[in-house]
Amino acid sequence: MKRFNRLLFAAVVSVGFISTAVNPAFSAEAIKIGFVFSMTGGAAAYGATQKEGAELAVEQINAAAGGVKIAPIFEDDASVPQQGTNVYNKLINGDKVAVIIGPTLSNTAKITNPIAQQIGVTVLGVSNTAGGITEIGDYIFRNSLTEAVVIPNTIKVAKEKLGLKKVVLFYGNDDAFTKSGADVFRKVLQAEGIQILSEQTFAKGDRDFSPQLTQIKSQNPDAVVCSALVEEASGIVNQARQLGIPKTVRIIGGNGFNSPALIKNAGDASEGVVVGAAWNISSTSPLNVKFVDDYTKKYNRPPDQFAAQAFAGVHIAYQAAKAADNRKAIRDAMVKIKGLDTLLGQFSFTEGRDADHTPVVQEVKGGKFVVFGN
Ligand code: 1QQ
Repeated sequence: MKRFNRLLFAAVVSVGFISTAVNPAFSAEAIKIGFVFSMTGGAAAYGATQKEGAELAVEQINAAAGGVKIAPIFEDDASVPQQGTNVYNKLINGDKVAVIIGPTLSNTAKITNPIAQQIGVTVLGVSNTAGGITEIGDYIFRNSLTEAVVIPNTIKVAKEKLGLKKVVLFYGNDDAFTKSGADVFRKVLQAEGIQILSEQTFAKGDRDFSPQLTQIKSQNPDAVVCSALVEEASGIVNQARQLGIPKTVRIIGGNGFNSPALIKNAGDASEGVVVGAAWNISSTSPLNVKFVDDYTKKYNRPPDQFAAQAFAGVHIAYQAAKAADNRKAIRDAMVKIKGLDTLLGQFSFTEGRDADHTPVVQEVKGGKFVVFGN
């Protein structure tokens, strides 16, 4: 081949490549879904089960005959916003995914989601519960119940069952989720007429909570209301009991407490912890029963709420993406999802693209999260 012809050939090939690869996310064979979960760092306990739940859903969808398949791309956001930004850019601009599921933490979502919003890529959060996430824009959705929905029910049930009159509010003051949860707890406690004796704070990565817990003990609260991610929550629960705050003084947590890692890390000290949730394993809906069964067979242990929400999230994103041939069409299809049968119930997004279903209150009993009330 003469040099000119060779160049021409190369040019034709690359033009051909560009034209057939304008939107590889929408090839007929597979929908590229990018997953951004915290596989390392402080939130790895959540990320690990999210990945398992998502993988199970993808495996089952891809095994079904005839349908469009999913090509999953998993990325680790390392529990920090900067790494979340790196992998968002890779998935959007490099892999050209159709949809992103994740990131794990609201604290990361606040930074990453504007990147997707600006380009017009649909994001489905499956564990973000802080305020101000879906407000980032009209491409941002979530199937995870917010703290604003879950906490009022948690405090109402706890007040009824435990006769709460005075509590201490203990929270992380450097994380979008822990701060948002504390804001909701404060508002709801005030609305319920429960006195807040004091507010105590900690920072991400703290290991010693004895100064705050010693003060809390001296105030003799009916309960300790706590907005924390699981690493710090485990330390707080453990040290509270070590310092002699009796188990009758319940520790009441938000979504950060929903991981079995809390029970594993804090052991017997976690008995009696009360936590509001979006999901409990005992739900008898047929899809949930099947999910719990399939998951337990595959991973040799029962699923948690994070696995359940990730599993449901894959089905929701797939429903929206399977017939779409461009990014905007996925967003438009997400909005139209109504009454989709999922393990979270008949799923529809609210006007504000949030989840809306009945929350549950759990307590740790015999090393498991069991229903406390709702
Ligand atoms: C958030 C959360 C965390 C507790 C779990 C991932 O809800 O960051 O929004």
